[in-house]
Amino acid sequence: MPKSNCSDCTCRLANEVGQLKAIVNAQSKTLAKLVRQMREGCKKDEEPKECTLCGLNPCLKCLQPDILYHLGLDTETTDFPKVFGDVRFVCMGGTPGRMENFAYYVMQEIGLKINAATKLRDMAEAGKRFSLFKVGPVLCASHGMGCPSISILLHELIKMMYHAKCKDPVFIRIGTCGGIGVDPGTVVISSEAVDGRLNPAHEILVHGISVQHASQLDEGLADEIKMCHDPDKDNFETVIGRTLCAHDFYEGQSRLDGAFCEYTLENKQTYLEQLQSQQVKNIEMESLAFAALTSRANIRGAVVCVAILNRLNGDQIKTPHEILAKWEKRPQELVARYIRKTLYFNENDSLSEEPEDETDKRASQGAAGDTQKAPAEEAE
Ligand code: R2B
Ligand code: URA
Repeated sequence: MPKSNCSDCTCRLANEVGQLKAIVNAQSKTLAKLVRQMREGCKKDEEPKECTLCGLNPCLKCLQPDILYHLGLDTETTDFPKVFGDVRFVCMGGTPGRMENFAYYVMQEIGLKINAATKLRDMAEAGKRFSLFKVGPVLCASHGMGCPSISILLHELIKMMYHAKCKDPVFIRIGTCGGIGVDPGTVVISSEAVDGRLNPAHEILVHGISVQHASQLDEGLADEIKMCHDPDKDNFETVIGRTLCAHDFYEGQSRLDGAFCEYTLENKQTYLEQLQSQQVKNIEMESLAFAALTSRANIRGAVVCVAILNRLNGDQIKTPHEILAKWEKRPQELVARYIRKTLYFNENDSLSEEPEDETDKRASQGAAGDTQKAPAEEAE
C-alpha cells in the first residue's frame, strides 16, 4: 500500500540521516580532539606505545629483520609501527576477492575515502600467497582454506601486530559454513570452536608430540557483534553457537558426495544429529586455529559465518551464485557495523555533546555542513 510504503521509506530515510549525522558528529569530535591535542603539544603522541599482546615468542625481538615470508613483508624494508601501528581490527576471510570487496565496503561504512582513480593496494602481493588490504584502522586479509593455511597467516599477522606495537587489536574471521539445523542464509557467530570429537582444542604436533591449545573465543565480542544484527532491518537470523572445525570439506564433515566415502547415510545422520544435540550450529574449517592462536596472544577474536546450506538436509550446494553472493555479504555487514560502532559510538564519547570551543566549532561545522568534506582520513 502506497501509504505504508511511504511511511516505511520516511522512517528508513530518517534512520539513515540519523546514522549519518551521528558519524559526522563523531568524526567532528575526533577532529576536534586532534586539534586540541595539537594545541596542547601532542602530549598523547609522546606516550610510549607498548604492544598489548601476550605470550609471544621471546626471540621475536632478536629477529632483525623479521621476515614475514608469506606476506612478502619484513621489518627492515617496512616501518611496521608507522604503516600498521594504527590497526585496531584485523578481518580475515577465505578468498582475496571477498576481502578486497570487504575492504572497499568497510571503507565506505566508516566514512574513509581514497581518490576515485586509485585502487587499494594488495600489501601482501609480493608474498604471492595471501592478500592484505589496509583501510585506516582496519586490515583485511585472505586466509585460504583450512587450519594450516590460516595458522601461517595468523603467526605472521600476530608478529606484525607485535612489531607495529598495536594496542588491543580485535581479530574477526568472516566466512561461510554448513549449518546444523539452521536455515540457509543464517549468520552463525561462534561461541567456541570444537574439533570432530567436540573437544575445544586445536591439536598440533610439535616434535611429533601432540600439543593441544584451547580454542575459546571471546564471548563478549560475539555478543557485541550479535547486537549489530537488526531484526527489523535484516531479513536473516543471527545465532550464537558452537562451531565444529573440520580438517576437510568431505569426509571430515561427514559428506556423502566426496570422491571416497566409507560410511552410510545413517552413520552421517546419527553424527550430525549428535552434533545438533550438543549445540553445534555450524561446520567450517578454520575456527580451531583461529581461536587457539588469537587466545594464546591475548587477542579478542570472533568467527562470523553465513550458513550456505543446512547439512541436515543435504551435502551439495545448489543455491545459485547470485544468492550465495548476497548471503556472503551478511557477515560483512554485521562486522562493518560493529567496527563503525566501536570507532564512532565509543561509550566515552557522547555524540550529542557540543564541541567545547570556537576551534572545535569550526571543525565541527566544516564536517557537518557537507558530508563530502567530512574529515575523512585517506586510506593507505
Ligand atoms: C568454509 O568454506 C570453505 C570450504 O568451502 C572453508 O574455508 C570454510 O571454512
Ligand atoms: N564451508 C564448509 O566448510 N562446509 C560447508 O558445508 C559449507 C561451507
